[in-house]
Order: sequence, then structure tokens, then C-alpha cells
Amino acid sequence: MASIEEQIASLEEEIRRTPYNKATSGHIGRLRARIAFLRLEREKRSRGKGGGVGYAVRKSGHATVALVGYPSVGKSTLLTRLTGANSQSAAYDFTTVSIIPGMLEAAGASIQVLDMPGLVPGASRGRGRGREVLSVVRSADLILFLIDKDHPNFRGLLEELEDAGIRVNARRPRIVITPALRGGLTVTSTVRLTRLDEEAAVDIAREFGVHNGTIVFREDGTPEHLIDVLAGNRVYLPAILAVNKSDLIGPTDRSRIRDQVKPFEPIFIAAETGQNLDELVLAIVRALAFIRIYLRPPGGEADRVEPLILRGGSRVQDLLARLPPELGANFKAALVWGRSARFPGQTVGREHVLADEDVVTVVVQRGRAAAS
Ligand SMILES: Nc1nc2c(ncn2[C@@H]2O[C@H](COP(=O)(O)OP(=O)(O)OP(=O)(O)O)[C@@H](O)[C@H]2O)c(=O)[nH]1
Ligand SMILES: [Mg+2]
Repeated sequence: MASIEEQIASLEEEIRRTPYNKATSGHIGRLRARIAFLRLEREKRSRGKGGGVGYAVRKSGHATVALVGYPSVGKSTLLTRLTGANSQSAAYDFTTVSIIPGMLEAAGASIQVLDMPGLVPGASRGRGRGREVLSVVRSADLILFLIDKDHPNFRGLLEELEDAGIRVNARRPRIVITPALRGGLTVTSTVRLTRLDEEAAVDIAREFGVHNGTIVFREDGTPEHLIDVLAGNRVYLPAILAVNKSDLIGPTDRSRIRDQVKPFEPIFIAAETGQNLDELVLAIVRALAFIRIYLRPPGGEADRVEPLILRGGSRVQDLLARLPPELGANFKAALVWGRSARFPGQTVGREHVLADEDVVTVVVQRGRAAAS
């Protein structure tokens, strides 16, 4: 029996050979689903063997940014410039053999930046420690792609990430799958499906061993969207892109690179000379969408001086995670003033999504209230 690797390769070959049209789209969807399923299996096995566990990188600070690029594009030089961490840099590939963290202080936030080994083609299949690197990328909050004039094949980087289940600048598809024990598969949708028909959806689900239950489309999803939801282990990360060594790049090359990386808006920098790093830092801060939360003790005044910094989209439970554990353990409710509140002092629960500059009082059980 062929190895998982060989099975995947031959399925990929079959997709390449099959012309894409309406008649073959169902078949291709099934092949893609089988590949995705085999990849999941491969991952499970390598974990079982103790492989693919990834580097142990302790997250710290308010957010973590992963520097992703081919070897020698200047990742280590950039880390040193941004954070002062001493990551080795040299004029040959694979100088970085492990992941080096540094801390960037910007806009009142501490941002952990991770320098990692350059990705090579085939990284998602394990080449050049690729799987370990990609597992660290998965746990980051933002990807900073770094390319240079000699390594402009940014699509190749994206493909490695895609193959590792990392979705860049995309959101989780609005497809809900509820498996059942019997009764077959029912597909329903709240919008008209133009990119995938019911029959194809059922076939794809079967490839993942889902034979009974409901699939509800809340958007006009593609076969890839459905596969992502079935695989279940996808991560959705924001990303920005910088072009390093701009000191060596003339205007013609710049516009060529701009075209190549669309829809990304590249930031041209030179890590070695520090050129344009302010703009890059601004872009990082913007992409992380920090919010400031002011705590207010019950009956007291809000501390307007030292906000707690959280990621955009954070909930009350994320705020609690940053406060003394007894507050979380005895949490009863939170009172919120500000943009996320429907009215001043609204009572909310752990799931409530906070907004920038909200004022929050944490109410704990046993009639005791506290905020700090
Ligand atoms: N001209 C120019 N050279 C740079 C710049 N930034 C880095 N370099 C050079 O590019 C080479 C590689 O830099 P590194 O920082 O080691 O690259 P890396 O991406 O960390 O490489 P790996 O760890 O092997 O993946 C070094 O010789 C740097 O001096 C820059 O802005 N301009
Ligand atoms: Mg390096």
C-alpha cells in the first residue's frame, strides 16, 4: 500500500491532469477533500511519533508576530533592528536554527517578534524543519512576510502556509456542520449556493467520514471552505508584507514587486539601515488592532492612566485572563461603559466583545465587587 505521501502526490497529480469544468468540479472537490483528509492523518501520525511537536516558544507580551520568509531575506537583521534581540545574521542560508524571540515596544504594547528559520519549498512536508516552523506560525497573532528582490516568490510562501492549514487574511467560513448518528446528510443554506452544489457537498463530507447530520451554509461557500470546516484544524491569521533590502531595489523593480504581491500592499524597508522601519511598526500595530480597556473599581473612578492592552475582538473572558485569578474564578458579571455597551453601565457576561477605550468594572460573587 502506498504511503500517505505517495497517495497525496498521486491525487495531486490527478488534479493537475483533470481539466476543470462544471462536469469535473465535483470530482476535483472530492480529490481535494481526500488530500486534506490524508494530510490530517499524516499530522496525527507524526504527532504520535513525537515528531512535529514544534519548538517550545513561550508566548509573552500582548501579541506575537511571526517573521516568515525564505532564507537570507534579512529576518534576523530585522529582528535585531526592531527589538535589539541578538539573533545571528550572516550571509548564508539557515543561520537561524532555532526560534529567537525579541520584544518590540510600540503604542503602549509589548509585541513579541519571533525570528525563525527561513521557509523552503516543501516546508509543509517537513523540509528544512518546515513543519516545526509552521507550527510556531500557527500560534502567532500576526504574520509578517518578508521578501527581497532575489526571493520574490511570495505565492510559494503562501502555498506552504495554506498546505499547513494556515489561512491568511481570511475569516472562518460560515458553514456549520452538525453530525448525527443516522438519517443521512442534509444540506441547507441561507443564501443561494453558486460555487458548490448539494451533491458535491455531501461527497466532500463523506471523504471525512461524515455520513449523517446537517451542513448549513450561511454564505456562498466553495469546496475549499467546506473542506476547511471539516478538517477543523485551520487557523485564520492576519498578515502584512514587507520587502527588505530596499536599498538595492530601483523604481522598476518596486512596481514589479507591487504587482506580484497584490492584494498585499508591500512596505519597502531596509533592515540593515533602518530605512522605513517606523512605517513597518505602525503597520504591525494597526494590524494587531489593539484596544485599551480602563478598569474601574466598584463605586470608584476609572484608572484612565494605565489601560490594559488587549487584541481587537477580545471578550470579557480575555480581560479576566489578564487579571488576578480569583477575579475570574468568582466572576459574576461585568459592567461596561463605552462603545461596546448598549447603555452606560450595561451588565454583560464573559462572552461580551469589548471595544477600544471601554471602562469595565468586574463584579464578583458573594456580593463582593472588585476591578483590580
Ligand atoms: N543590502 C542589504 N542587505 C541586508 C539588509 N538586511 C539584511 N541584509 C543582509 O542579508 C543577509 C542575510 O540576513 P539575515 O538577517 O541573516 O537573513 P535571514 O532571513 O535571517 O536568514 P536565515 O536565518 O538564513 O533564514 C546578511 O548578509 C545581511 O547583512 C538590508 O536592508 N539591505
Ligand atoms: Mg536568520
